[in-house]
Amino acid sequence: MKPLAIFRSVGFILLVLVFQLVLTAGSCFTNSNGCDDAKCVHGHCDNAEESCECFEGWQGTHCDDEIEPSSIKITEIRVTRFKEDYAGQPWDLGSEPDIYLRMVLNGDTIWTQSSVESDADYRKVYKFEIDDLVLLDPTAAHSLQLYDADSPDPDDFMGGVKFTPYHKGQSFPEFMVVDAGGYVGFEVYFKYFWP
Ligand SMILES: [Ca+2]
Ligand SMILES: [Ca+2]
Repeated sequence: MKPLAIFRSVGFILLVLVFQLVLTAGSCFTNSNGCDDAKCVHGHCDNAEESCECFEGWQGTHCDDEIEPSSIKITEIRVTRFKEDYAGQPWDLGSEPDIYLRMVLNGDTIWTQSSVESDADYRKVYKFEIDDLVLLDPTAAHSLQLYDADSPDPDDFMGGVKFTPYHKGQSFPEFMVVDAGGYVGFEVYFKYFWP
């Protein structure tokens, strides 16, 4: 064989090898029995098992089926709005209201904020980090309420908003605006737990 012919055939063999490599690599991603990350909507592909491994809270062949949370921890509540006064009367004589929150479920107070923000300014947003509030019935309608502490008199109810913490099909939002356009408005931040 002449040197040129040898070079040509070596070149041809290399070309065939490269094509084979491309085909082999391609088959990793298009294996008809397997999966790829694009098919695992909320998960990733386990190549050894050839199936989707779902992130927490998701199930199904393609990890696109939400699992209903068994509980939701509320990590933060922002009081975004409250009224300056009540029917023209100040909340407190000579000072601003001393605000705190309550969570109510089926008429029962299931949580009362342990701290009070004294003399709160209605023009400000108050951001409260919460570490003692877990909702065990996330699909039930709750009421988040704002009070003005008035010891020894009964506390003033400043307003409340009804909300349902979990709605299927929303992909577990990090927070929810809880504001029905009434006297008070909130933003509530969630951490989800699954069975
Ligand atoms: Ca008051
Ligand atoms: Ca006050």
